[in-house]
Amino acid sequence: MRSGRMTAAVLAALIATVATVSGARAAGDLSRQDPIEIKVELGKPGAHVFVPNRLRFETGKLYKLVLTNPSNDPHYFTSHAFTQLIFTRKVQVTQMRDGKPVTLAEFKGAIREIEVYPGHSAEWWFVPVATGRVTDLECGIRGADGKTHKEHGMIGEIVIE
Ligand SMILES: [Cu+2]
Repeated sequence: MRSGRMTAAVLAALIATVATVSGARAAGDLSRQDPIEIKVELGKPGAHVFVPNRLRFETGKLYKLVLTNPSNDPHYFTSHAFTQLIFTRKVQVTQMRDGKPVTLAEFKGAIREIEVYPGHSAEWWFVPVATGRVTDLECGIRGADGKTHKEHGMIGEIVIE
């Protein structure tokens, strides 16, 4: 299953390379499009959940996934299968200052999971390169009750078409 996804991603990269070399209908730098913004809340007061818990993306488009934590606990956005289907351009942390968002840091390279602390947010900029449906989106943090947030229902599904 996993190697199948890897193969699809490698194949997509190869096709992109061949298209660039041949010069015919090259799509150019797909990571430099205007991003499509998608918002996901990690937790809400009194509940360990992703809102929404079903996400849908399309290959070849640039997304800015804004992960916001409006709850009182830290939360993870973890899906290893998802990270095998995308190219990450960057992860960005911003903060509002005088009503304007100011970028505090950018992270580049392969990202596997993101933790967002209460009252804060992070932006994951990526281009899906392979299709698939993954159901391993979860938050693995263990609370004071001994259960993980996943066990409380903090799980989700991601579809890339
Ligand atoms: Cu959590």
